[in-house]
Amino acid sequence: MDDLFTLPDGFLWGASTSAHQTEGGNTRSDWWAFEHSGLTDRIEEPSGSACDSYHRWPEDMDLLAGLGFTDYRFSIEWARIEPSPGEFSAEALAHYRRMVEGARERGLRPMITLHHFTAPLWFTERGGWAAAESDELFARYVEAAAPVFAEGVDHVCTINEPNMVAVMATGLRTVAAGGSLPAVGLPSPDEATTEGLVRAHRRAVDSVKSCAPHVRTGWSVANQICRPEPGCEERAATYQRPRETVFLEAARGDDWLGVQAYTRTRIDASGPLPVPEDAERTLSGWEYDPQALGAALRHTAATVAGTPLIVTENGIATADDDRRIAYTSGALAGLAHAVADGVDVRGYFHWSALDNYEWGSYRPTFGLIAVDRHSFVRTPKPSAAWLGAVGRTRVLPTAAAS
Ligand code: IFM
Repeated sequence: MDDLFTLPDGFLWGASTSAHQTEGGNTRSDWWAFEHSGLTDRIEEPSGSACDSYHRWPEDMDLLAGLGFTDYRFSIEWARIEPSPGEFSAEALAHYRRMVEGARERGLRPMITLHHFTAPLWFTERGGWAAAESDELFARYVEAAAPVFAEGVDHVCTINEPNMVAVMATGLRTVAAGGSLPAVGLPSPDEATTEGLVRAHRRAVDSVKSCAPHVRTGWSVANQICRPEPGCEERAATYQRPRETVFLEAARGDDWLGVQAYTRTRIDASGPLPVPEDAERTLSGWEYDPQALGAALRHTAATVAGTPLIVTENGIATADDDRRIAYTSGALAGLAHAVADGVDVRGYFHWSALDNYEWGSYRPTFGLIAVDRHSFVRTPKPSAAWLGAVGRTRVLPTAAAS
């Protein structure tokens, strides 16, 4: 392949955030209640004011557009839009509509995620996704949120990482019962939650299409990138099926499928293996693996042939911004090679635009832009300028930076 890889016209080039991780004060959500429940010591600190992006979103968008990004993926918060069952907040809907318009005014195309891990507390108290009515309740919220995405939005992601939502359902039940989580690998996803999520996705796609037929809908799966030891392929497939494959297969027929890749999962006959002692670890404790993205794209394309892919998350938690550039250039080289080999990739969103709340802690810093925890002052890192410039030149690296 040539040394240079030019992004095709229309390729999405952006960064991602989620509401709970950046807005602050998401007090009507299940996660807010969980953060204050004392159920687990995995919550080092509550989300609090997060990045105060509920108020500072214009600044976030100014920075992203100024850096050279053309797209911004953010989520709207169900718990703010429907804080009590069937009661919809005109203020929250107007707020998110202003964000869509604000993005467009700055030359950013918004991709809207309807659910990114958090739900209204009342929904979870009614049994969450495992409840028989969950798809109905989600569809009602999606239809109420239609004014947010009916104009100026081309892409809607129904549910972020539904596979992690199903895994977390088991995890939460386990810690609530005083049990412990597996030391390595992910718990088994809760089956009723998986079924509810798949039903809810299908209902949400129909709801979005009926309100806004032009919108291209999909969902985003957390790719596990299983790397079996020789002879352990069957074991890897058994591990992967409920934790990833069923969610990829549920995307067949969608307009696009979101790929979210960070690291690999090593597997032998006993199951997932710990990160080797001598491997480099990121601040999230994951193995440093820029090749994860290319592998995830190829695996997803092989599993759901014919569905266009969008990288909706990829990045690294590190305090060393040179390492972020090295990781990301390696990941983008993997993307370029996958596209050259015929994988249909339509966009790349880096995780994350901002250093934000990483589900229990502010320590793992994934951001292209640093956020001061007290003043909320934003400071773009060199990686932000570097990745924005890739968007401006439209030329991807085809080899990792050292
Ligand atoms: O921060 C999360 C995000 O909310 C979902 N995908 C993985 C990211 C890093 O852990």
